[in-house]
Amino acid sequence: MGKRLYSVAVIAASVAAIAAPVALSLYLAQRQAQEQEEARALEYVHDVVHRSEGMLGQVQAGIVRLQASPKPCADADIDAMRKIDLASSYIQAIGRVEGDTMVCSSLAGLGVKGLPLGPADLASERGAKMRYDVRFPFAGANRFVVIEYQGIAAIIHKDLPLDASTTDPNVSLALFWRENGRLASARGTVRTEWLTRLGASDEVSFRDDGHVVAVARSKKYLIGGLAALPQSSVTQQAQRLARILLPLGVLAGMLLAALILRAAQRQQAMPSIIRAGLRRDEFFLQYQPVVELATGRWVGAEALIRWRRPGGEMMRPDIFIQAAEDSGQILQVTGRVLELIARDAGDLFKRNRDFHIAINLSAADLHSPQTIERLRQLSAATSARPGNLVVEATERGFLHEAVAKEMVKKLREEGYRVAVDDFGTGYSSLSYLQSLALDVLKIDKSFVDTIGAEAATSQVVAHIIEMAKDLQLEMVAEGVEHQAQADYLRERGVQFAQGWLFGRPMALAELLAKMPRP
Ligand code: G
Ligand code: G
Ligand code: MN
Repeated sequence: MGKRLYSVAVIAASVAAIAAPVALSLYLAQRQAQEQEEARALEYVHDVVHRSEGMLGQVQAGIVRLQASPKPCADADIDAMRKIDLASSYIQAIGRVEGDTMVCSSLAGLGVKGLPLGPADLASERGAKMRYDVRFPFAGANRFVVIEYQGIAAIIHKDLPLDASTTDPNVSLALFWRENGRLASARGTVRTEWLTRLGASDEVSFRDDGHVVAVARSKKYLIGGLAALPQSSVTQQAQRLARILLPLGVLAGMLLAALILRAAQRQQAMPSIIRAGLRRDEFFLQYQPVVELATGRWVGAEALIRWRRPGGEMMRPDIFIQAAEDSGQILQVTGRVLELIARDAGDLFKRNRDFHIAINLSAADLHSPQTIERLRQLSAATSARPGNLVVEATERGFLHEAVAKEMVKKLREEGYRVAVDDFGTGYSSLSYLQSLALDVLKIDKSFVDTIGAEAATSQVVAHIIEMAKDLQLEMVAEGVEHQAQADYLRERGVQFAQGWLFGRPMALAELLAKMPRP
């Protein structure tokens, strides 16, 4: 990627890193506010329904009590009516009805007799009669609901169930009869189509036409309640929440952007510090023993590159190898690895004729004609004979099949053995394994880790082993940490292994000193 394009991409990523959390915080504030306001509307509805149930409960109790009176409209009956009236918070008056007239009531002492109620609006199947909107000459502009059952009727102030629910004038409230969907009492904006949204549910909440609406039914009576808040209250609530969430979003975004910029800066700096590292000879090698499982003999070692920065801190190879591959410096790094082996190994192969050293090559190394040339120099410097040097490459290195085939053929003709590294973790087009004629297959640590586990992947290692046998490849299992893994692998026919069970990567001199003697 060009430097210019790279900068543009970094800036774009940073902007996105800030914008995304900010957008997310605004979205969350809006959604949270919507949920909170719907919950608030539901709370009002529950209050309306609860109060209405209380009201109907009082009416029911009063009617039951008057039904027990021996003589309707006698003094004792009127007395009972007054007591009911006094004891109940919702009932304004209770009395007996004949036709559409209240013939006697708890209001008797006030000189009210023969009170006309007008025709009933609804006669329910259960025998209740409803009058929804009754006015009385003595009550001015007040409106009342009259609930009548078996000749006894209670007069209720129409607004009573709604009154105390909330004092917020923006909140619309309603009580309705589920039998016919008519409003018993309402305040503010109420659309009758909102009531039908309840359907068969116990409660619903939704947005409609600039309102947040909640509707719920009573489980005791055939009534329901409704509350509606203006959508603007959601907006206000969202703004309140955004005041908390937005700074957090901005902070998270800036943090993310800072991380991106730092990573980019490091990325940019990498090629120059790799160059400096090569110049100042900061790279060195550690060698991990390769062990023959049947005998415990150390038959070879894998060379693993290490980098100690001037400050003393170690740079992880998976990071700088990747960076060197990206920047095109990997050939130089591999060149240094070969020089370091020449420095470390000296006359190793003269004294240990069958010992081998395995070298990791990247895809670019495999594609470069320089590599063979440099390997020849290493062979000459260490007096290596065929088999003393092994090259390892990952599946990625063999991806370009025609080139890989040519390269593998050349390497083997020159006496180098070739291994496929980290097998099973790459692109795994198995066809290349067959056509390439390799020598060694290194079973990746991730498969060795599953040995003994009940996981389905533990089957995979057995299949890899069988396949390697079919292809007549030698096997090296990587990352062996437990004796049980070593036993399993040996029993299945895996000849070699590496891992902490046998030895960690170490200096070559240390490895040779620690090597078990037969
Ligand atoms: O043991 P270590 O943590 O160094 O291994 C990290 C990774 O770096 C492994 O995948 C290993 O194969 C890789 N690696 C180690 N040394 C070299 C090297 O010299 N060249 C290349 N290309 N990869 C290496
Ligand atoms: O990819 P490659 O196999 O080249 O790299 C081997 C990596 O695994 C190195 O990082 C090496 O240090 C590490 N390693 C080697 N043996 C073990 C082991 O037994 N356990 C663990 N956890 N890591 C190991
Ligand atoms: Mn390797």
